[in-house]
Amino acid sequence: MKLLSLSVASAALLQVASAHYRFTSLIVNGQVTSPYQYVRQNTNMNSPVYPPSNDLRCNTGGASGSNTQTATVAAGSTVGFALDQAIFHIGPTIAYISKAPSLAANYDGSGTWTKIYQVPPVFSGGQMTWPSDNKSQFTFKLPQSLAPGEYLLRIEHIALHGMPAQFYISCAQIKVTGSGSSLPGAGISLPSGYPVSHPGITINVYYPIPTSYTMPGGPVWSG
Ligand SMILES: *[C@@H]1O[C@H](CO)[C@@H](O)[C@H](O)[C@H]1NC(C)=O
Ligand SMILES: [Cu+2]
Repeated sequence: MKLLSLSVASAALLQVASAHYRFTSLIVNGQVTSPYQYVRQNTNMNSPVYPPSNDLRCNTGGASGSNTQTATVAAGSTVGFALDQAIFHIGPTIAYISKAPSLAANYDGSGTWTKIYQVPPVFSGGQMTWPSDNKSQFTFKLPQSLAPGEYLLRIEHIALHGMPAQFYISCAQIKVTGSGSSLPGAGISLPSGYPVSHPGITINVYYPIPTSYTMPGGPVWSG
């Protein structure tokens, strides 16, 4: 019996360890597209990425998009990502956009990433809570003024329950249409824009409970 309950316990542990969440599908105007149709598929199962690494751009195995389709999306549309299961670690969610030099499928994400959406923590009653917790979809608007062209759209959840922070990342390939003329505003490069020493990346969220949090990646650009 002892042996049996031990193996049940370790099976349960394995289950948790192998059940990390992944952003698998692009959402366009309310439609959840097929997993990995427009999202580059990573090659590290559901393991997180740790900084510093070029894998912070589009996850491990995500530097090329030759096996991924590019979704045509009008500027101003509501886009987003769906996960294969709900987020269960604490931390912020952030989305960025980066203009491809030509085709999104050929772009490695080595250029500038501009933040267009974020889900920061909430401070109330002496507590710090994380609205990303338990969510399995995130949607947000592409700026109406965004210039036509091909882009990578990147989402991440930064898990802060232990140090070093863990990054859960996906990149989708989009072709933006419309008559906008704004190129994405100021942004960061990856991984250099995410130094391990950043106060939003290396932080003790438990004790003392923080009363503020610095979101990585600078301000949100709204077009
Ligand atoms: C997420 O779900 C857990 C378990 O049900 C719960 O304890 C926690 O408060 C939830 N988090 C949020 C932000 O709703
Ligand atoms: Cu975990």
